[in-house]
Amino acid sequence: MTGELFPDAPTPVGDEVLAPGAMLLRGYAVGRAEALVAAVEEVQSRVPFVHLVTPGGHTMSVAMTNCGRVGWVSDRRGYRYAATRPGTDQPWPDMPDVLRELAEEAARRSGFPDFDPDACLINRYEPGARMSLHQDRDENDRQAPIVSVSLGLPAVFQFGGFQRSDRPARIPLAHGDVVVWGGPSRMRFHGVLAVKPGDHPLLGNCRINLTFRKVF
Ligand code: MD3
Ligand code: FE
Repeated sequence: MTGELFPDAPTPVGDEVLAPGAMLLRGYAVGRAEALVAAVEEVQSRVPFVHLVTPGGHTMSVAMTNCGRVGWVSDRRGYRYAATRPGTDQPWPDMPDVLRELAEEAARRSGFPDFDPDACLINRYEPGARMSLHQDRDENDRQAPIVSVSLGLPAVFQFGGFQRSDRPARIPLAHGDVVVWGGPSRMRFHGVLAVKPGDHPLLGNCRINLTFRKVF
């Protein structure tokens, strides 16, 4: 967004504008990675990761859990945000402060000073897990950005255009990388290629991605 509103403003060292509204903050979360992983561990101990089923009947290779006011869920009836966990009348765990603060700071740095995420979707990729090209369109607020944080094993991110058929760029994402997807990039198609096996010092044979979303 900075690049759009203030075309002459200097980009902070290390930050990279991928496209208007899409800001890659390489390594931004590295210093907090242990605390972030501990917070994910706490959420996951209360609401375990599950492989959701898509409306088309496929089981996702990525396992998911959520924290915050609502969580993203999928089943044969469709995709939606829900205030209660599937099959229960229980709320999701609160969003831990260390997660919320990171998302707000990254958004502010990228030109979105008022980011107040309702949900944090937590994706776990084991080797071979992938996410095919899609748009994030279940959020009513499309003015707010989505903030994503990568932890653990690296992955190749597909950064597409506005039609599924637009050939995506491939962007390697590593442990601690944060990306803010807002403004005109908010509705781009995107995906993740199959994660390769490895052994990350903090997370072992797995990649975790956090996405912070303003839903309402
Ligand atoms: C670009 N997750 O959960 S995060 C998702 O790594 C999702 O788990 C991926 O796509 C992952 O929906 C990618 C990066 C991301 C998230 C939202 C975007 C990129 C985006 C919205 C618009 C454009
Ligand atoms: Fe997405």
